[in-house]
Amino acid sequence: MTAAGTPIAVVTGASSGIGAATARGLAAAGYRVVLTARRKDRIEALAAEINEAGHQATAYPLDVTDRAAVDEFATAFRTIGVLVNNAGGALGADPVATGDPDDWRQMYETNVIGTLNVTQALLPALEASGDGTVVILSSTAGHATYEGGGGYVAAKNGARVLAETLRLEIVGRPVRVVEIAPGMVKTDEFATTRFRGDTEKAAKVYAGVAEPLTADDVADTITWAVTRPSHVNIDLLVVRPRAQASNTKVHRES
Ligand code: 8X3
Repeated sequence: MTAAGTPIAVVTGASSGIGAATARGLAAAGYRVVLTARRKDRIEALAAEINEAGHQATAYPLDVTDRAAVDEFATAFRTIGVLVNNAGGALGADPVATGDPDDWRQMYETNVIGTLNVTQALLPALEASGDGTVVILSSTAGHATYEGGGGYVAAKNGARVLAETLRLEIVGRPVRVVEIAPGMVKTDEFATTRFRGDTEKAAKVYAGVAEPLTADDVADTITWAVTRPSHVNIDLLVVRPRAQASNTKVHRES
């Protein structure tokens, strides 16, 4: 699936936000990027844009929660250099007392089981490269909780634990496991999806914050971690905007 010598980087959730920016960043860093997401049109357009810029990209529509489809996808590769598990997200911001169990289930399914599916399916190809890197996008929500965050925090803790456990289990094999934990990142879709299309509620998340992180900021961090010499494993990078000291301590200009 690739020209000899060009390492492949698979990015999940590459149709927008951090995933799309990471695909651009890794392509510019010399990887042949494979863009996956459910939205075929989006990833095909992004692949075309990357190819037009003189880099290499292909699009492969994929739902990471569909294990049979993920296994089928994995058969296309003998070796892979990098897997960025970015697909995921938040649904709702309800208290534990009233949160919808279906939201919790769906967040666990995408953020944890989706990451598990793709990581399990591609691990042999990552190992076969002799120098593989698995990136797991957790969140600062995977490190500390906040009111209304319950379901998302639980799911992102799952993603964090997946990264930490995998790193222990495969030590000695040629695959690094990198966890990137972003705080407040303003993207087109994260908060709007969380609040089911309510753009007013979504805008309040960032109200008065001078400079929330952008998708490019996080993509830059991921690309940096991935392009360190292969004996250097960036276990965990927590990255927040300067205006955010913790999940609940955010400086807002009135
Ligand atoms: C996003 C960070 O604060 O919205 O992963 O949970 S937060």
